[in-house]
Amino acid sequence: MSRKRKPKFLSPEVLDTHLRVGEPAQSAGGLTAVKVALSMSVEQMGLARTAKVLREVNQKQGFDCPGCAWPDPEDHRSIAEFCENGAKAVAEEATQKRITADFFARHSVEELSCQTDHWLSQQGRLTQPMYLAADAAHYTPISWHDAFAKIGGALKALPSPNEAVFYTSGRTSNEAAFLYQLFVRRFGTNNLPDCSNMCHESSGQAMLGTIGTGKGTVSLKDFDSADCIVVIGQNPGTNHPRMLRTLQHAARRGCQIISINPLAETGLKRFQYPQEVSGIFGKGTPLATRHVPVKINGDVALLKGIQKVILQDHAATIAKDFIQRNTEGFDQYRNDLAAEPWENIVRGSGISEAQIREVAAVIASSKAMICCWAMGLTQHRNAVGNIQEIINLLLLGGHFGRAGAGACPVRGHSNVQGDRSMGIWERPTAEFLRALGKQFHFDPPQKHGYSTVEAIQAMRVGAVKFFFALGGNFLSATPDTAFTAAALARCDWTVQVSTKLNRSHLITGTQALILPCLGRTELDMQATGAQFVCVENSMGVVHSSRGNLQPASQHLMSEPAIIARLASATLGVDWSSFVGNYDFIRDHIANVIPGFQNLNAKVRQPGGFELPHEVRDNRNFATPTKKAIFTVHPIPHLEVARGQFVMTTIRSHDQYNTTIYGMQDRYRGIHNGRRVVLMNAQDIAEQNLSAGDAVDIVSHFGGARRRAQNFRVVAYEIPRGCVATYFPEANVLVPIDSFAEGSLTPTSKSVIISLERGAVAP
Ligand SMILES: Nc1nc2c(c(=O)[nH]1)N[C@H]1C(S)=C(S)[C@@H](COP(=O)(O)OP(=O)(O)OC[C@H]3O[C@@H](n4cnc5c(=O)[nH]c(N)nc54)[C@H](O)[C@@H]3O)O[C@H]1N2
Ligand SMILES: Nc1nc2c(c(=O)[nH]1)N[C@H]1C(S)=C(S)[C@@H](COP(=O)(O)OP(=O)(O)OC[C@H]3O[C@@H](n4cnc5c(=O)[nH]c(N)nc54)[C@H](O)[C@@H]3O)O[C@H]1N2
Ligand SMILES: [Mo]
Repeated sequence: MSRKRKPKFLSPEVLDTHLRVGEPAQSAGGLTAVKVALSMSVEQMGLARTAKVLREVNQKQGFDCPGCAWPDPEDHRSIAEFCENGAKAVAEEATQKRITADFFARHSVEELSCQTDHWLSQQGRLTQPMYLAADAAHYTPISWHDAFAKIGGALKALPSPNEAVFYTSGRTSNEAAFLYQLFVRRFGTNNLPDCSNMCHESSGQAMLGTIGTGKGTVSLKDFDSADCIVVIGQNPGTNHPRMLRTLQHAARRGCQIISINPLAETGLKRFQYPQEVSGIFGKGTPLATRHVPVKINGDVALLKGIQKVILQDHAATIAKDFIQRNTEGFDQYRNDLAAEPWENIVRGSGISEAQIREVAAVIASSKAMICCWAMGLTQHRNAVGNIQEIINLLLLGGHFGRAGAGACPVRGHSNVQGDRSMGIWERPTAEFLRALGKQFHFDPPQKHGYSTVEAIQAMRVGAVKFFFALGGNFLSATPDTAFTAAALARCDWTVQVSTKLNRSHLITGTQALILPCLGRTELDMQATGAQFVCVENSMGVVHSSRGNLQPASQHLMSEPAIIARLASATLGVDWSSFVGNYDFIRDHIANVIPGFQNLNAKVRQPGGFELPHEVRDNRNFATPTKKAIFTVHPIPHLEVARGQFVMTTIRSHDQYNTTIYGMQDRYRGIHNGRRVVLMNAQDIAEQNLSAGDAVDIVSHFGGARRRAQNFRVVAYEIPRGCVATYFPEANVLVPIDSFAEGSLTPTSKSVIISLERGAVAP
């Protein structure tokens, strides 16, 4: 008997009773990192599989690590080119645990929804297509044939193609991404939101508008000759651990490394490279030469202060010829900085004038500076402004098109940059659409589609009825979880192509499908033999990725195969030749996407190839005037009433976005719990609270209040007035209508909150 289901959209909001808080670690890496990586790998994969898999990560003939987008070294790859968190990401996918049809027979959707995200993540790989009928309590098995027939039928029945939305998460290969956007555009819409909308969209928009490219302007080899590296709003020790090795090389050469972050992240303090004797027995290499504990969203104020000092006191160091020849907007920019009162800079950044002067002196003396940043800058209302201030700073010193210098937005998902290159974008350029239409003889839709936030709003009002996701965990990754849950529930259909179970399988439209696919690590056997795919890393290197493990189940399909069947069921086209041999997809990519000419030959070179980059290689700025543009940004002012705080949402050391590996945030010293709010000890006292107390968090936006229950207060070194919580537990607090100007990225790093003493005693 089926009955109407009422699944819960959140992990249970219960207090962590075993929470243990110790001192933050003083160095990252070392033997502990190896031990943790190996123990989780062996637990998930067993010994033999662990040995096989870890030998192949990031090797030229192996598969691309699904962990992050940090590039692999060109000449000196070690035999173990992975890190603790890369190993966890691999183990998560190559686990030997399986979810079969009887799992869904045993557990109703509602029951599953009462489990934590950690529990859901740990149930193993999805093994066969599953269908959730209208009002059914359980998923039941369905054949691939019937699944595609249902999808094709539903899509064809929509009154307009714009009533469907096609999301992508950044793990999708170039081949799958290209085929997917082709299918979606032939179907007739540009509704292609992706995880980038919540990630580096602000970086892309900021750079496009000022230097005429959305991609970073450095190569990995530039880190060998930089004399100053700024790491701002990024926690590489956890999220890009292989970057620590790059920073270690730089530090040993005497390169200045400046960390700008409200938290003194362990990964930027010291690093012990586990493959060196000193990495095991020593104290490790100090990394950041300076730490600047900026307030949350104090970056515009701080960067303006630094530039004001350089213009006033170090004018001889600015790149006068470059500025004259290659830029515009300088006078207005200089006048604005001259007029900016120090009082606003110090109040806005939380950093003293003296400290700002010291940092400015280091930056002014740099001949080759790289600025790296990630989510600490991109998820604020003024995120585009944050990044344009970094561009201003780099322009001031002429740090473009010069060895050892440039802008480095450090990407998240391992192929998020490649997916954009392939056309996963709701706002495609006219040139791109022209090339695509010419190659495939059709008229692509010109009207721009929905970004992630717009898609949720459209679902919520019933303007979108069909939701399809190529990977990811839309419900938990997006802001305002309750709102998004209601939006998804209004859809007729929600379809997820996935490797692992997550909450987006449980909060569904009237009918839902789970389509299980092959992962990176697995052998992809098609009609003409084993296939490989290609990906693009954070620095524009495109290379192959070839899995070697037996697939988790004989029923899995590859992502390109799923898309081809989708196209066949919906458009009646026959794309079987693309699936039989991915070279045919790559031939089309080569004809449509600039820089990818001759892809099939180039991607077969060991290590792949580097895409051309006009700013990096030739100092050409593709703006309307061919000049880079200085921009002016007011210091942002957040309305924070008495008793309120600015909250940032961050990743622990034991998660991959919404996939929770475990409960240990080792570097920060927080164990056995995730429902925590990190606060300054003085703020705790002022609120009449004590460390360990239970609180509810209430966010405030436009008169609306949102609540998350049962967090515990943790005393932490964080600037006054600022607090931090983990993503995705806190997403319920992020308002759907609060997003960055110019990029629509949710403001997950500046949420105004207050605390209320929890109903439950600790
Ligand atoms: N192991 C692991 N690796 C990952 C991921 C993962 O979840 N786990 N996720 C991947 C993805 S998709 C991405 S996008 C990246 C994310 O990589 P990061 O951007 O490093 O991830 P976050 O934890 O969001 O960290 C943001 C950092 O910014 C700081 N910060 C917060 N607010 C501010 C601010 O207002 N100003 C400044 N200056 N700093 C601030 C935080 O203290 C934190 O150190 O990592 C990728 N790699
Ligand atoms: N509050 C807050 N919210 C945030 C952020 C934040 O910092 N704070 N960060 C944002 C950022 S930077 C990002 S990128 C998004 C992440 O958003 P998403 O990319 O949507 O989320 P993930 O958690 O990475 O997706 C995990 C799921 O992907 C599926 N998966 C894994 N590998 C594969 C594969 O090879 N193929 C397929 N088809 N599926 C696969 C698995 O089923 C897994 O459950 O979250 C955003 N949300
Ligand atoms: Mo991301």
